[in-house]
Parts: sequence; C-alpha cells; structure tokens
Amino acid sequence: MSMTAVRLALALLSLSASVHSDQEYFLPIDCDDIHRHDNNTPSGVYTIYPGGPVAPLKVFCDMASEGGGWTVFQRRMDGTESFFRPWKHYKEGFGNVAGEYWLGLENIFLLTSRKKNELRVDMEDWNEVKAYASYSSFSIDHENSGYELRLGTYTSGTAGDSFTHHNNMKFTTFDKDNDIWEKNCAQQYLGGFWYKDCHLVNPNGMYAPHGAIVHENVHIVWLAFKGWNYSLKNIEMKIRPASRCACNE
Ligand SMILES: [Ca+2]
Repeated sequence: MSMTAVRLALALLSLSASVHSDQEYFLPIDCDDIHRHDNNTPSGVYTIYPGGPVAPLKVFCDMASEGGGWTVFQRRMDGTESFFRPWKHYKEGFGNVAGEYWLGLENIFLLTSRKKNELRVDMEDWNEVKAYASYSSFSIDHENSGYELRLGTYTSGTAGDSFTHHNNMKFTTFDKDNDIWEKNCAQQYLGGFWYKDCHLVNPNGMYAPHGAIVHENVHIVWLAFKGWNYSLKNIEMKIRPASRCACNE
C-alpha cells in the first residue's frame, strides 16, 4: 500500500469514528436521558446503563404519560409471567421487558441512588377505566437493609393513595421474611413486595382474569381504586428524575 493509500485509509477511519461517536458514546442512565436526547422517541424497549458502560440493561420506557421519560420497573398486563418468585429473582429481575417484568431490586437501587426520582403508578380495570398515583420521591436502600422502601408524599392521582402504608418496609419474598406480620406475607399473598402486615396494594400478586378471584387479596390489588377482591387488568410502576416533577417547580 502506498503512503497516500495509508493516509486515505486513516482519514476514512477517523471520519467514520467521528460520525458514529454520538451514538456509540451516548450511554443513557435511564429513560429520561433518552427522552432528553430526543423527545420524539416513542415508548418502547431501550437499553440503559445505570451500572456503567459494561452493564447494559434492557427496559421499557414510557415516553407518553405526563411528558414521558419514565423508566418502568414493574409491569403486569396479561398474566404470562409468574411473579410468585424467590428473593434471587426479585433481586436480579425477571420477565420480558416487552411484556410483563420486574426490573430487579439491584437495578432499582442503582437507578434511585444515582438520581432523586419521583414515582408514578398507572393502572387499569377491566372496563378500561385508567387511574394513576404519583409520589414526590421514591428510592430503596441497599440489599443489606432489605431494600427498604423510601416513599415521598402522594402528590396527585385518580387511584388514591394506598402505597404510603408500605413506606419504610423491607422487601419480602416467600423465602425471605422481612415483613412485620407473624407469618410470611409473600407466602400468604402470592407475590414479592414491601409487605407490612400485610398490604393495601399488591402489584406483584397473582394475575387473575376478571371475576376469577379464588382467595381474598392474593391478586393485583390497589385498595383505594377498586377495593378488595378486585384484580386489576394492568399495572405499571415507573420512575423519573424528580427535577422533571411539576411539584418541585
Ligand atoms: Ca413475617
């Protein structure tokens, strides 16, 4: 190869590196970063990097609700995924990010320790009535503290506040009892959650087709919205940096 050809090859190489650098080195921490980068981005599955460049994480981003930029960490929609799972699964995450999934307590811890986040919970009943509940802040502690829940105040919503009851509770699964009930709430109510003694909301409970409720309160309950003995059709829990929250402006 002549010197000219080498120079040309090097020039092309450096040109292609600079052309792609914006995409290659844009490593969003969460869905809000993606939304800020391009606010025409639709809702869907994206890769985020809350644990740094070597730890890509697939997640569903809600780019539509209340301005978008929401990182969804819990999603129920059709009952295809079992949520009656051990500690290890709740720690690491499970399911399909294009459908039903739990992002994992370790990932939720990473996301909420990097930025101050607000929480939004969207839900829907079997008559297609939608409701939501918003909280000013949401974070969880380290695993050594049982991923204890730190929830801010209920700021707005049509579902009503039933989640505040769970504030400052540790996470419980059927194989790790951190609740304050004499028995294990996760065993009793068939989920994994920040149970107390035991719950007013059970987003990770058993998915039940409308009317197919067998045992009391083991299904997907949001008490203030539909009361006991009603299992919701959809529910999604999502976070966004609190700087975006209208309540802080
Ligand atoms: Ca207990």
